[in-house]
Amino acid sequence: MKAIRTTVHTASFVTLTALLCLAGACDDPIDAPGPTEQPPGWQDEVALATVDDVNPAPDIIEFDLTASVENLELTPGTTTPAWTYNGTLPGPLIRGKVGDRLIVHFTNNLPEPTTVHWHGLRLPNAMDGVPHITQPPIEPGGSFTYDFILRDAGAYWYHPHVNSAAQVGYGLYGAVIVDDPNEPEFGDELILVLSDIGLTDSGALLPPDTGGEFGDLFGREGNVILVNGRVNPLITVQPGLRQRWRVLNMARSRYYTIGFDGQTFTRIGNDGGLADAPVEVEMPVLIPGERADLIITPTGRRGSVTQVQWIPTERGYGSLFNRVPEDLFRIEFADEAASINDELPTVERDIDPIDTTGATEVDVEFTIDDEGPDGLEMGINHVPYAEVVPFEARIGETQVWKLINDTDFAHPFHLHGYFFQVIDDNGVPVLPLAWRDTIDVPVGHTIRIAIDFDERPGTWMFHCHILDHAALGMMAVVNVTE
Ligand SMILES: [Cu+2]
Repeated sequence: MKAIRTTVHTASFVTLTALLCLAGACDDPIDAPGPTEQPPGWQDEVALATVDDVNPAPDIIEFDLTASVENLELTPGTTTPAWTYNGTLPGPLIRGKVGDRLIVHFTNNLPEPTTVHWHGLRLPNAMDGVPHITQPPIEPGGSFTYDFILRDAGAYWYHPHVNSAAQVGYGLYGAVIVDDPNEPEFGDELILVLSDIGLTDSGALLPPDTGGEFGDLFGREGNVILVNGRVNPLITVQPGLRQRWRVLNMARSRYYTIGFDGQTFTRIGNDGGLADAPVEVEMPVLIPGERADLIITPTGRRGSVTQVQWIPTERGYGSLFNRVPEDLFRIEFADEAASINDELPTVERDIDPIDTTGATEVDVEFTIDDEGPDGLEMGINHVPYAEVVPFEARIGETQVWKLINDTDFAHPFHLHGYFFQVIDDNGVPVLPLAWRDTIDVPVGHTIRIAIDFDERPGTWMFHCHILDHAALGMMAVVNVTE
């Protein structure tokens, strides 16, 4: 991958009113701009646990990570035996800067084998956490050390790759944020881990095969939506003061469309950091595994509370039937006059389009067949994962993959270990240019992506990130060789 240059122009401006006030000519304090900081404790309800870095070196983050079942109160008055990293749901936030080394001493205290996959991170194949491919499953009581460099700024996440639909569904996931020290301050940061969990009224975990074949086909959405592990939490904001939301979808199957009445977002980035241009969007969509980097200036009546909503997303046959918006989280506006922001720093990330001249074209079709001894069989090109025939790529080769979906359900495609660029969607060019590792392939769509297979050989997985589809075989691998 070529070096990425980021150019930033920051300009401040002060309104005429404020200037007059500064000059002492302001006699109406009601019109004075509000505070320039968020209220104290504004995001305490969604605070994420962090890791305990035991390494004194400034560019090494070293810590213990333990998966175990812990009793948590996820819905009021109930106890859920959640599957957790370091006892919390979501697991602790891991945060570093580009170039830092991550050393994770992982221990499995779960009742079954697991691994840790680092979603979106360009790491060596041996660190990718895929059982039987990059490492043996880590048995109960076993341990494994993950050790790699954080190469690219962006928002990533970690989760198991063994029995993933169940283990992720039970709560095993956490965020990894990699900072670019040269990036400007876009606004007050809020990290939002979106997920869901299937619970009974008393808080017990629903079985991972709830809903039978329908659950398999639609992908199982938990009946309780969580934001940073909390049900409909409250965030208190200073009206009119700009924020940067780093949103990560860690649900096993649920798509999230974010509805924030009357507000508009500026989407500045996706999976692998900033896009090459910002986009205005009213209701951002995040498919399973995807991340969004959003700028928003919440405006509302001082002292009022607004509900941010999950909006049903069209993702194929029957996916909108009987669905209504659900609560995501609440925003309370502080009882203060609206703030005045500095101008938003210009987002100008130069991303060179991958040169696809002479690139190998590869068909990757999502398939659902009702053949086979077990009834429903999902696969890639009609081949279920149990019978996988590896795709092939050479180091330094550029390939164009045609992601084809003629099934009745949308499929979120995810490639391990490499970013890709989206070329077109049913022949229509897709902009802005961005580094992606997860992309929705809606019903009836063919999406072409360009992949540069860089210097990291190995067997890399790609699959549908509706984890119930992956479990039924909608996964494959690509052998990247010298
Ligand atoms: Cu799928």
